[in-house]
Amino acid sequence: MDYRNSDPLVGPRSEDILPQTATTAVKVVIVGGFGVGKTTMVGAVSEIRPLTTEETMTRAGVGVDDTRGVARKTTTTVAMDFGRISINDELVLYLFGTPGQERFWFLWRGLFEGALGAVVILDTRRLEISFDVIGRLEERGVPFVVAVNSFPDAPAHPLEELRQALDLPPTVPILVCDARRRDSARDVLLTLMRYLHSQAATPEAL
Ligand SMILES: Nc1nc2c(ncn2[C@@H]2O[C@H](COP(=O)(O)OP(=O)(O)O)[C@@H](O)[C@H]2O)c(=O)[nH]1
Ligand SMILES: [Mg+2]
Repeated sequence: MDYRNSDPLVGPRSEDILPQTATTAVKVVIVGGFGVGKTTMVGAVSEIRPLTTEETMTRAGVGVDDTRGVARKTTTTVAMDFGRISINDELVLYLFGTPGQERFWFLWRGLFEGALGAVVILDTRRLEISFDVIGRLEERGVPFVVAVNSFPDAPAHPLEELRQALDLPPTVPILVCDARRRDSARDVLLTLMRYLHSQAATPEAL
């Protein structure tokens, strides 16, 4: 965990305090392959300082040939992001960013519990890294929107071509975003909320 920028423990900052009018909390998961912009999006849109966990798991090799006296070591980095955004006085979204690579799928089970929807972030230079993520969301029946993150050197495919390439149903929203910009990231989340609403899967507050 990154404590480098932590404030001294002097109590919550005013922006950390949830407004008393908040009545509905919705859990949203932000997914996508490595480097697509998950941490960036949560950081851009969160009204609390986003929490990013970086954990290194080490495991001594098992069954290593003793005669060589070599121990194998596997190092993996697990990164998760957490943030919060108030959409209006009543509705608060809790954002959980999680890696999409297959080796992190063990995280998904717990993380998706209670999640109403997901944002899939795409990097059009590496579309294939998102195929599995989308497939898994569909399997789990989690409604999602697709946000195409606009990296400067990324090919700009028409959105309908991307929809076809990803085999997305016509109802799934797909939009371009800039994960670094708060208003753009917020638009993505609003699109997800509207989509959830249209699917009649949302709380009454919407
Ligand atoms: N130009 C540009 N760079 C971005 C954008 N989103 C993310 N990045 C950069 O891409 C890199 C990976 O982003 P990150 O959020 O860490 O990806 P994650 O692995 O999905 O969490 C970082 O260096 C970001 O600064 C974007 O919209 N435009
Ligand atoms: Mg990240």
